[in-house]
Amino acid sequence: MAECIFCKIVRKELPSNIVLENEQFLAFHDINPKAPVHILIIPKEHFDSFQEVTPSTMEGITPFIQEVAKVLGVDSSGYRLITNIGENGGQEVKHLHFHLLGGAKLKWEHLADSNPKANL
Ligand code: DGP
Repeated sequence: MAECIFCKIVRKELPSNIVLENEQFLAFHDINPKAPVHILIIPKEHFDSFQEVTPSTMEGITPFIQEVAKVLGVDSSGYRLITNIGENGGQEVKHLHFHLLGGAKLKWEHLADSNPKANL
């Protein structure tokens, strides 16, 4: 994926503020933070989204995400993990990434304009 910006970050062709890295995964600060702690965690292998990722990659990324939370000091205070998928999910960068948000009490409000109880 030559044109994928996160693949370029993996290859160090674009700069990023790295928090943690190993052979398979990379964690770096989001360029547009929405919380005091806002980290993006990605597999170096390109997957368009969570919908395409393999179980083995998910198995590997789980302890990596837990380690990122420890490095950032939010493992005890708590954090939110989000992955946006496709158009309705609001995904802008088509390389699987997990947003790790924390450092403050996060809000949890209606996420869509339509009535969330309409389909109940
Ligand atoms: P999403 O909407 O889930 O696809 O989120 C994409 C996130 O990626 C968004 O919060 C902004 C961030 N982002 C986009 N381009 C760059 C970049 O070049 N560097 C960094 N560090 N973050 C980026």
